[in-house]
Amino acid sequence: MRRRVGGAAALLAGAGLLTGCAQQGVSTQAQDIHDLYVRIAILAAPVFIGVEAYLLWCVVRYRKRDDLPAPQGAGSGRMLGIFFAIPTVIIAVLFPFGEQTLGYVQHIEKHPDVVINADAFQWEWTFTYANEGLVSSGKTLVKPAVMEVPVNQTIHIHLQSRDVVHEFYVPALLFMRNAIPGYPNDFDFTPTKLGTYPGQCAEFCGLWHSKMTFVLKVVPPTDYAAWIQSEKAAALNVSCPVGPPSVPRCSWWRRTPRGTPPACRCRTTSRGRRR
Ligand SMILES: [Cu+2]
Repeated sequence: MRRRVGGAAALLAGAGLLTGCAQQGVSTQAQDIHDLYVRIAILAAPVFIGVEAYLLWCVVRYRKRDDLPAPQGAGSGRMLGIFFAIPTVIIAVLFPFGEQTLGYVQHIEKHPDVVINADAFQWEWTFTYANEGLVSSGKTLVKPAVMEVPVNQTIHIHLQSRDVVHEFYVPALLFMRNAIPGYPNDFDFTPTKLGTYPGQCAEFCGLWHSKMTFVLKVVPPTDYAAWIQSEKAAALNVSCPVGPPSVPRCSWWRRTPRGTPPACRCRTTSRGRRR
């Protein structure tokens, strides 16, 4: 009996250690998802070990020993009951954990600290900071967009697509969400770890889908405020093209979202080379 209890304890401890290899989340929601992975792995480990052990035992116990036909047997009502009862119990135990985590991940704060409209389009991202009046975008195939957010503050994302189906995915957030044209999606996350995390579109959306990346930067609130100020100042100090129309020059270039009137949009450098 002691051996069995010891074996079960070792099994659970091993499963717990293995789940330590799973990626930790960098937001409160991601950490909740990580904890759910750990719970599921711990609960699934005895099932996996039990099924595999029973399978191997059957292979050895009923291996072919002679040329006589193998004994045949039909199932019983009792076996059928066990067959359905065990999965039902497993699902019933796992279900509340999943529902609890799902409810937390999908919860939307009434008063988030930062609201970002994330626009996906072939093959780029644009992040509009609704309350700061700021747009951050990348340059398709050249420079990924940057989403800078303050740590330990609630970030609300209003996700939408302008053309085909895309998907917002930051592996470190352990989270992905579709961007469907005409059907915006909303979600919150509260980053808890400073750092720079890669993000990407996770829905095949055309030729340069693989290049549709972005960067999530989690910074201290003071750095975030400074970044907002510097971006605003840069946007206000725009130098529009000057010089003869035949040789336009541009001392400042900023990509702007499609369909929005740019304050100043230069398509040509001082050398007449298109950028
Ligand atoms: Cu894509």
